Amino acid sequence: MTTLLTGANGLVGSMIDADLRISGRDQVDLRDWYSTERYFRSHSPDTVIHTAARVGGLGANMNNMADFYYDNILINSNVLEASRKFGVKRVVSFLSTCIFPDDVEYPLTEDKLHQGEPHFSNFGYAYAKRMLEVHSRALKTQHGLDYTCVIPTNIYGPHDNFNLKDSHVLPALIHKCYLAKRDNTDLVVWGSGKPLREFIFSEDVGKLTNLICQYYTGNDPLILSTSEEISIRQAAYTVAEAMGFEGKVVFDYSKPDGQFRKPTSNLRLRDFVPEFEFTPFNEGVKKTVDWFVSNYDTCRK
Ligand code: GFB
Repeated sequence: MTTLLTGANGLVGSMIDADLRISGRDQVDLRDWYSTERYFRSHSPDTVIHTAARVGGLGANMNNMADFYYDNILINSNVLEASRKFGVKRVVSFLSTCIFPDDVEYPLTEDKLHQGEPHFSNFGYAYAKRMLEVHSRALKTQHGLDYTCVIPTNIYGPHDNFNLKDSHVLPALIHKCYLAKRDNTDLVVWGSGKPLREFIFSEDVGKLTNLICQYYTGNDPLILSTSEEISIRQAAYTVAEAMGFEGKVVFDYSKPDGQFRKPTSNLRLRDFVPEFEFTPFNEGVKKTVDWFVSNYDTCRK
């Protein structure tokens, strides 16, 4: 079985084994149909794990709404259409819990994915990602193809994007904490620190993805989450402890909080892998902080 992984050098991709790896647009521009078709024709994978996307944190999404929609709708449509055209048997596509409706009854479950508008802060990205589920379901209806989607919560870990402007909260806090410790300044956290997030360690996502590719026969999407909510404040102090930072942690109320919470149910995942043990949050943060400090000169920041 030949497995193709898109987004191979990304946060999740770097944790997943695959025979074929597309690591970026300089190798194959998945926004371009002819480049995508040419690659699939010459490599004909049996399975595709699709993690490639244009991604970013709260700031990046709010400032690039149309670009995030356009790039991701092209990438997603091309990968699924090329998979169909060249007889790929199994596709596992990555969504994200931030694409769920903002005004919905909690906890989030897979069947609520389309029950309302996503949060205003990232609706471009959210709708483009939701179309992966729609397209997969349409391919099942018309061609009987068993293509499925996984919906991880906020993923963190080594190889992330640590850029201060457009990264997600944990890598941003790790980078800011590193600088605060080095320069003996405060660690500034955006917003009130009150919002809640469910964080899942990238190594765990990699392990779950490999299990899903091998054993999950369903067509229904699977939420990948610990179902453990952590406040941004708690996350900031966990990062400070892992970094050995003893300075002040301050909260910048002029910055947005984004969605307040997006709690999920992981019952469907638990049914599939009841014995799976998630990496404890403080352990995952420590591993990520240590990786960042060791790779400061070469990592994405
Ligand atoms: O990971 P994040 O940027 O995006 O988290 P979302 C945003 C939360 O972290 C907000 C707080 O409550 C921010 O106020 N925060 C505190 C910070 N300090 C910082 C900081 O320095 N940088 C950032 N970025 N946040 C994303 C979606 O939503 O979820 C993406 O926008 C993606 O599309 C991701 O799907 C998983 O968790 O709010």
